[in-house]
Parts: sequence; C-alpha cells; structure tokens
Amino acid sequence: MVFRKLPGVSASGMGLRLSQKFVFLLFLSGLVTLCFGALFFLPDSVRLKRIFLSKTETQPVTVGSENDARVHLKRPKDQGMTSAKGETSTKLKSLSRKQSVSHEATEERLAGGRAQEEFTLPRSRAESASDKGTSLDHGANSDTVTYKKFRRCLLKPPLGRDNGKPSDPKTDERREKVKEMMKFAWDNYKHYAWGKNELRPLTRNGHIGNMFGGLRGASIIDSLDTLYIMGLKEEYNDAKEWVQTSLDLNSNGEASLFEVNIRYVGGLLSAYYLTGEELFKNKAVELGEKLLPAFNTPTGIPRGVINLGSGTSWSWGWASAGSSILAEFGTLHLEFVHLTQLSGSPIYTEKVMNIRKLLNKIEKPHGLYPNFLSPVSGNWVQHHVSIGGLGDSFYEYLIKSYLMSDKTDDDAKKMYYGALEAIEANLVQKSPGGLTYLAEWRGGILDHKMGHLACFSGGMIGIGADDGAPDKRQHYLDLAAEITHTCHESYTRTATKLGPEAFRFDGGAEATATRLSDRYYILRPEVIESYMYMWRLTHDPKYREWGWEAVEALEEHCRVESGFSGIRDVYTMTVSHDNMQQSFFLSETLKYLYLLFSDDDLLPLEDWVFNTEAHPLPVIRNSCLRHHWR
Ligand code: DMJ
Repeated sequence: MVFRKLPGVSASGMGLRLSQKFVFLLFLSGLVTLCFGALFFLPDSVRLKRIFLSKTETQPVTVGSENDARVHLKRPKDQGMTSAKGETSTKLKSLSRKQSVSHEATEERLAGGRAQEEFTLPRSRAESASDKGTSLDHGANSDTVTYKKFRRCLLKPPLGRDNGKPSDPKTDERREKVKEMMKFAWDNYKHYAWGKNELRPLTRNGHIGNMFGGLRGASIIDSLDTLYIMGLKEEYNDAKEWVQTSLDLNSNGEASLFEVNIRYVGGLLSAYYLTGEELFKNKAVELGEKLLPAFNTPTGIPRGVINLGSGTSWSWGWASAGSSILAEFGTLHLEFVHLTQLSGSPIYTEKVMNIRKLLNKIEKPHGLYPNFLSPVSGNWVQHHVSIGGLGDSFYEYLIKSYLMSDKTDDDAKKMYYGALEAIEANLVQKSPGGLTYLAEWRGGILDHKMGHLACFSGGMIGIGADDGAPDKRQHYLDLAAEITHTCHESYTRTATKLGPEAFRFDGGAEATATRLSDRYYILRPEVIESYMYMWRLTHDPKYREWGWEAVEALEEHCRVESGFSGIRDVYTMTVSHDNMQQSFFLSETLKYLYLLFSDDDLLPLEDWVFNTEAHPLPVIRNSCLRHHWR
C-alpha cells in the first residue's frame, strides 16, 4: 500500500500515528456498542430504555420477523403412548408441556408465519391514539410481559408449519368446508347485522340482547381469532378496524360479568396474543378495569350483574337468595391472570385468587361444589350440583389454570382432581344400555339428566388425564372417551343428527330428550369441542368422522339463506328455526371443527389453553419470561 507523503512526516511516523488513531477509534466504537447493548439489560421501566427501544416494542409483531425467528420449533416426534389397558381402552398420546424453550431460528418457524405477516394492517391514527388512551400505564411496570418476550417463550409457532393444513386431501377438503361455513356466517352477519351483537338470519337484522351491558359487536370480538387462524384476512382486517373505530367501552348498561369476561375480555386477549396488536391488549385491560367493582362484596365473591358505567353490581333475580353462580364467578381465572400479565397490575390475580381461597376453604358436601353461593356470607345457598349449566366451566377453569400456569399452580391441580374424584363417586352413572353419563345432584338425590353443556367434560377430563395420579391416567382417558361417546349417541338418536339441549336416562330413555322443552339445539359447541380434544389426544379417526356428521347436519338443518340458525326440535325433520346465529357458533363451534380437521400444530396444546368461549390463551412460562430474556 502506498501512502502519499505529508510534509514533515516520515512514512514510518505517519504509519504509527494512523495505527494509534485506529486503536482509539476501535476502543471508542466498542464503548458505544457496549453502552447500547447494556440498554437491553435494563428493566422496561427505565426511561432511557423506553426512549431508545420503545419503537420496536410497540410495533405489531409479524411471524417471520426477527421477533419470532428465535423461537425454536422443536416438533416432538409423537411422544410415547402410555400403555393401553386393553383393546377397548383409548390410547393416550402423551402431551408433554415441559419441553425446554430454545430460541434458534428455523426454516419451519419462518414458514409458519407467512399468513400472519399479510394480516398486519398499517397502523392507523385511530389505533395509535387508542394505544395511548388506556388508564393503566402498560409500559411502566418492569413486570409487564412484552409481546416479544411472550413469543420467545412459546415452544412452537402458534400457526404451525403451514397453518395446520392437513396432508390428507379428504381432511383438507373438510377443513375448507368449515372455513366456507365461517365465511358464510360472517358475511351474513356483516351484511345484515354489522356492529350488533348477533345476526338474526331469518329476519335479516341484528340482535343486541341484554347480556353485554350496552357493549356491541359480540360476534366481531368472538370471531377475531377464528378469522385469523382460518386465514380469512379481509374479514379479520374488517373486524380489527371495527374494534379500532367503533368498539365503545363507555357503555352504561347492565352486563353479565361472566359473559363479558369470556367473550369480550377473552376474545380481545387472544386476538392480542395471536397478532401482537396493542389495540386489543389496551381494550382488554380497559374493559377488565370496568369489571372490578363487581368484586366489592363482603366476601370478594363477585355478583353476577354489573353496570359497566356506574360500577353498581347485583345478583341475578332468578338466583336464590341473592346468590352468585359457581360457573360465573368460577370462570374468571384464566382471563384475569392474563390481565395482570399484560397490565402489570396484581389486582386481577388477587381478585380471582381470593375466590379460589374461599372455595378451597369452605366445607363441601361429599367433596362436591354446589352451584349457588352467597357473596355476603360465603356459604352455599342450595345443594344443587351440576357439571352442566351453572357449574360447568368452574371445573374447566381449575384444570386449565393448572395447565396455563405451566403446571405450577398446585392448588388448582389439587382442587381439580379432588372435584373429579367427588364427581366420579357421586355423579358418574352407567345406563342400562351401557352409556356412561353425568347425572345432576340435588341434596343427595340424583336427577338422571345430562345437559348438552355438560358434554364439554369429555374434553376436559381428556386434557387433564395426563396429569392425574399415574394409576388413574388411563382410567381418566377412558372416562373422557366414554362421556364423548354418550354425547355422540345423543346426536345419533335424533332425526336431524344434532343433539338436544338435555337428554335423560330414566323411564326407559337412553340419551334422549323426554321433554318438549329440552329438544332444541342452538348451535352449541360442547360435543364438537370434546371431539376436537379427543382427536388431539388419541388420533382415533372416529372423532373426525363424528365431527363431519355434525358438519353435514348443520348444513342440512341450520343453514338458511342468510346465515346459520338454531332449531327448535332436533327430533323432527321439518325443522323450525329460532332465528338466531349465536356468537359462540363463530367463536367455538366452527373453530373447534376447523381445529379438528387441522394438524395438531395449529395452536398446539403445549402452548395454548382455550377459555370457555374457545379463545386461545398462552401458557405463562414465568421462569422463561423472568430469566431468559433481555
Ligand atoms: C358459551 O358461551 C360458553 O361455552 C359457555 O361456557 C357455555 N355456553 C356457551 C356455549 O354453549
């Protein structure tokens, strides 16, 4: 290399000065890099960090971006089957949720994210404004779980390798059919009932109802995640835009605490966790705050109804002696724990832990949890026990709290298996025809009736089987399969091949409705929900076949010109429609069907727990969130 000679400086002297300068510059740039790198180790609350790094934190995250590229996709080769008892017993496909989290980029990971990238809307002014509009300071608490951290602590990409597309063409065709049903239900809602809570498909108008305290758009909030996982991009974007511009949380009406929580809070939370859109998180937390006054009772057990504007709360008029309902106050845990995660405020978790504590302490008749409890005295009001309506999702949230806590919530685990033992000892029955069912219990007297709502329990007992006592695991899986079989029987014994609201096992009846008032079907998901879980757990093809029977029946009897409708009598072929497309049809029934015909890597059960309205919420891996991430 030739240096041009400067006056008065020898070539060797110039070389020395240059190398000194070079070393100095090197040192300086090293120092700058170190300082900048150190920012990542500061807590989120430090101002300097927010100034330098806040932009990347608040961008909607798209799969395949640098945020996700580090999530390692470790596809478990099907984990060992636990030994089957005999030919008739169902085999358990073990679901280990304890895999380690690794963070390398893989091609599979990137492939899994393509669809999501295309979903991301440009951030509009309305959204940016709304991001700033909530009363809680989401960025100010160092415990706040950022979206990046959360994504890095998942074991697998949420949408799988190829959005869960099954390799088998027949299954894929069935999945496409379900997607078409969703689009049809959505398009009609959009056309005739946009912004209202539900579609009335016969009269082609909207229904508002009185469950949501003046909140609107229940079908929109309930559909966000379903549209998203199905890849219905335009529809998802319309739904998101409606949330941005029209979801008004400042309503002043009387709402069911339970319904607002499972549909609105749950729907917004899962939309946030799937997409990373801050808008959904902020709306969820803003709404969560409005629900808090319902807990202002002498025991902290919330009342069932709350005025979202004034915060006044009271019990349902039909609930005896001003009591609160087990399935209502017992179905808040999953959402409220996530509200604490996202807001950094412990209050949500404190509220639901207080409910848990009281229920754990109180004396239980035969180990059972009655459906009515006084929020004033903290005592049971009546001894009616049911795994169907009034009780159902309380049990569901116990096992799901345990799973969602990355299997660290031992109280929930103990309470769930304790309750299950009591249910087995007191409610599980075998009919003369050999069908296993769950009766209801009234102060020690059995009512041999099982509601459609109770059919979720096949799935619940199935997902809890693996964590039961080692000698009980296969038994629980068999019990789950038997209950799911009974619920399927209740469908096969009707003219329409759809199941009644309640069926009985007395007076010669076997899984059949004996009263006129129990013969209706309102597009409920519970039976299909159990097919989906049992499919994931066993891969027995009969569950997909049963799901397909339901699709055909829905198409034949519930599809009308402008949407889907419930029917008044499942036992007659000349159906009478009830003129209501329930929002849970879009959120649950069609989502579970879609998952049933998808590969297991679409919303893998190792990472996701579904709330009782089928909104997926991620497992919280505290050790990963706390320690591993910078
Ligand atoms: C849904 O809103 C939820 O599944 C709830 O837990 C029970 N009822 C409906 C569906 O049937």
